[in-house]
Amino acid sequence: MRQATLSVIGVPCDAGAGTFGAAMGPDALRVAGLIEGLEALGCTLIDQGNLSGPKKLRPVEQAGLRNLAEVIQWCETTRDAVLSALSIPSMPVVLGGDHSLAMGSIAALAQYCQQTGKNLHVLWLDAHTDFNTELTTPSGNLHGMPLSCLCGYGPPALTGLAGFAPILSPAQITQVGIRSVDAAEKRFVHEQGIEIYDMRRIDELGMPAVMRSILSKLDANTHLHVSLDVDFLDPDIAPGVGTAVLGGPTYREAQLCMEMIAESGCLGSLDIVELNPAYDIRNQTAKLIVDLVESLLGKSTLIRRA
Ligand code: HAR
Ligand code: MN
Ligand code: MN
Ligand code: MN
Repeated sequence: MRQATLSVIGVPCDAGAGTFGAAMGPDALRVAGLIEGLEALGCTLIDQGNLSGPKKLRPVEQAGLRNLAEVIQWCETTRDAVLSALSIPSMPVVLGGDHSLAMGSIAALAQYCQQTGKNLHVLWLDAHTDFNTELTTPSGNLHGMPLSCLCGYGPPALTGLAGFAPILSPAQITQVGIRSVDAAEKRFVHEQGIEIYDMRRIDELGMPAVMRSILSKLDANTHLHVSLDVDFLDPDIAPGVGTAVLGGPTYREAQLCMEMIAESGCLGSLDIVELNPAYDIRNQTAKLIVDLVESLLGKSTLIRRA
């Protein structure tokens, strides 16, 4: 782990999602023991509490993009909070909230990496590619569009969140766990040339080979940002999401993925998004995420070989 001081930033937004409930994500993670779990690992925790922003009342369409003004506001607030966490310095751990907030956190990281000369790489763990645009979205929900906006395709208030555009190039993105992509979105994401390890590739290659291949491309100057969409996980073990898709990574595959990232030593920041406690069973998904994040930050249950 790069930074033993962590800044936990709650972002209770669900303006980008089609369902209500993701705004309860940060509190559910705290109830599940996230703060205590990380402290037990020896990390110094700065809990910034929850940011404030617009509540989702009823969906308002704006040029085919639902709740655009609210999403912009949440992303700007998130960007500013992540920038100040980085300046402490500390590792930002952003608790969502829906996945649209990643536009804010990644805008901050892109600025930071530009200033410090680091190579930003984004590992997008998700069932979805989140590469829709205003023209391809079947839903209007902005949580299905953060990566296209980060790559420069979207409303200027979002594509310009870092002060330059595009915020990311396709070569800076790797996606793992993909199994639900809309038809027009699929054509566009393929055209962009983003490295995608969809579930079929994971089935065939196995999670260890997939992760080895991804992590072998990072170097000591890489700032790895993990954007963990909880729907990455199989809904059998993680039902607490608004858009569950069958056939995701198992508990062991997810643990291995986290442990291998931890061992790379490149982890620089983290988003945990799309947890929806309204769909959960006795907070089991939040507890699972605490377990996985502990592994991501270096907790190991292995009996080490000498
Ligand atoms: N692709 C669909 C859409 O654009 C569903 C997107 C769901 N997105 C998330 N984030 N839950 O990954 O509406
Ligand atoms: Mn997502
Ligand atoms: Mn998703
Ligand atoms: Mn554990």
